[in-house]
Parts: sequence; C-alpha cells; structure tokens
Amino acid sequence: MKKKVLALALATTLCASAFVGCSSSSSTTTESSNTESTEATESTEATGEAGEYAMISGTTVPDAHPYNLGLTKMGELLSEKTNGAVTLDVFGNSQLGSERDLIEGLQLGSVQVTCVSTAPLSGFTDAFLVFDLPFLFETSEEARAVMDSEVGMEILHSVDEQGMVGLAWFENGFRNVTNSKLPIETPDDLKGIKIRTMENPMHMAAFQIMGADPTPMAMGEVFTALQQGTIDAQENPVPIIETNKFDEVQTYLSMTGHLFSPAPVFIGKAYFDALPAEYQTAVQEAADEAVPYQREQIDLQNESGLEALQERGMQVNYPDKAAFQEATAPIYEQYIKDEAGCVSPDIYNRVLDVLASVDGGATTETTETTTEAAAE
Ligand code: EAX
Repeated sequence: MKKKVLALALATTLCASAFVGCSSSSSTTTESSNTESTEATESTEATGEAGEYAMISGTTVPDAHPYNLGLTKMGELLSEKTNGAVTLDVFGNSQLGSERDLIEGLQLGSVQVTCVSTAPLSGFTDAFLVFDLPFLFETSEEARAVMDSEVGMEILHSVDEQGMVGLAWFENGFRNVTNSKLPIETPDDLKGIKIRTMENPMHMAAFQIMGADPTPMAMGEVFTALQQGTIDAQENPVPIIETNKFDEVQTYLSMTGHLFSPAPVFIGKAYFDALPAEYQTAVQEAADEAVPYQREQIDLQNESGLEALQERGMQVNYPDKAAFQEATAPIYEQYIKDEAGCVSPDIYNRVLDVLASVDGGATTETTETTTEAAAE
C-alpha cells in the first residue's frame, strides 16, 4: 500500500516566537515552509486505496467535547466522500501535546489536523488577535457572523506562512471564570486571584488590569494545578469546564463571558498541498459540512453542561458584565494599533462593520463607548 508520508518532508525549523507583546519588536512571522511543501508534492492522483491518507488530529479537550465531536463528524464525512481513502483519527485530551505543540506538529508534519482556540496563535501570527479583545461579542450569533464574514475568512486563511491551511471555523465559545475562593461578582473580586490563562498576552493583560495574577499554562496541566492549589482559578467555556470535571476542584463558576474563543480547524499546508485535488476538495467539504453540527453541540453543551455542573454542586453566579467591560476597556487602547503584536485597526473596524450589520449597530455602540464608560 502506498502510504505517503509526505508531510515528513517538511522538517523546516519554525521558530515560533513566544509572547509577542504589542510593543515587542520580535517578528511574528515564522519561516515559510512553502519551498519544502512544493518539493513534497510528488503525486496528485487519487488511487482510492483504503486508508491511503490516514490523517491524525489532536486537541487538548476531552473526547466528549464538541471539538472532538466535530472532528469525528468531519472524519466520517471524509471517509464517505473518498470511499475510505482519506481518514481522520481524533486524539483528544492533550495526548498529542498542548495547543502550541499541535500547531508546531502541523508545521512539522507529525500531526495533520487540529482544532485550537485562537488565543495560542498569538505566538505565531497577529491575524487572530482581534478575537482577544475582551467583550468584543455579546452573543454567539455575533461571533458566528464575524467568523463567517469576509474578514473572518481572511483571518482563517491567513496562515500559509505558518505552514497551515485554515479549513473551517469551529468554536469553543464564551469563556467564564471558575475559582475556589469566592463568587466573582465584580472585577475587584479577582484581586490577588491566581488565574490560569491561555498563552496570550492580551488575556494576561486583561486579568492583570483587574488585579488578578495571571499565569499562562497548557490545558493539560490545569486540573492538577487547580487540585494542588498552585492556581486558584481558570477561565473557559462551560463545555470545557464540564467535560474536564473542573467542578471537582473548583467551587464557583462566574458567568463573566469576558471572551469568545473561535476555534479554527487547521491542516498542515505541506500535507494538504500534496493531496490529490479531489481529496483536497473532500477535506474542505467535510470540514465545512461539520461546522453546523459542531456549533450545535456547543449550544447543547452550554446548556446541559451548566445544568450538570450545578447538579454536581458548583455555585453559579451571573455578575453584571458592564463593570468587567469597563475595567478591561484599556486593552482596546493598548492593543489596537498598527504595530507588531497588536490588533490591526483595519481588521478591528471591519469586525465592527460586521457587528453593526448583525444587530443594527447595538454592539458597535457598546464596544465603541467602552473606553468612554471606563473613563467616567
Ligand atoms: O481550545 O486552553 C484552553 O483554555 C482552551 O480553551 C482549550 O484548550 C480549547
């Protein structure tokens, strides 16, 4: 059987810069892998042997989480479309590493597909940073409209130089704070709280502004760190909190909804480029067709997860978001700039245009007045 391990030809060392602060001069562009990927393209004919292209995908979330349900659905569709010639195995639970490892795995060819939050991409490219602005979205409908818009698709497809192809926008959802100390009702309640964040300078800055003590950490280490008390808190959408059973080590769930994490599905560029054209189409179609199902699973688990967490004893509170929005408003001033490590003002304005079209401008106004409100 001709099993093509084409992706391994892509052994380019990609130096992913670590945290790229807004004023940092470190380059956010990784070396392009395009040259190698062209060399790796040795065949474009589909022969249709079963399992000819056996792809693996990795995520950092438990098997029951919608990332894995969505990828599994994508795999089923892909097998159907290619009569089993292209398959996709799903490895959750950080089995193949952290989100940073997975992105690098795609670049190196050790993993073919992944679905990650956009936040850790900050170490590789600035294109996704707009999503790291706190309280950018009020509803899933708004977030989905932006992901599916022209600017959203441009962002998704902007990762050629990072050695990846953006296939589709799955989602992770609105993030909420859990902790073991007290219900978070106001930003002041976060003072001195040691909170795990994703590896993203804007997320860390937002929690710092509120007086918390943010620590970036890979997902696979969070449960143990909470259990051992190395950290007091973490923030994630309900489906992640529930499937990871964080209620076993956290008492309070405060529905802050401070950030929305979109979740791009990526495939390694060298691997994708080397697939026969008809299989490339099948991969793209399978990813697209899995999107509605994946987002529906997020909606379902947001509801069922919240119920389950409450039944298991977690104390849930709904703080007034306005105070958190005001407290984190300086992030907009600090990070929307034409500078490396910042949100491009052009991208930000295009996102605002989409939001205005979704809800007649309500959100745009809210977002734009955030800074004024904070100053009052
Ligand atoms: O992308 O690391 C995180 O908190 C993410 O929400 C999770 O791994 C899924």
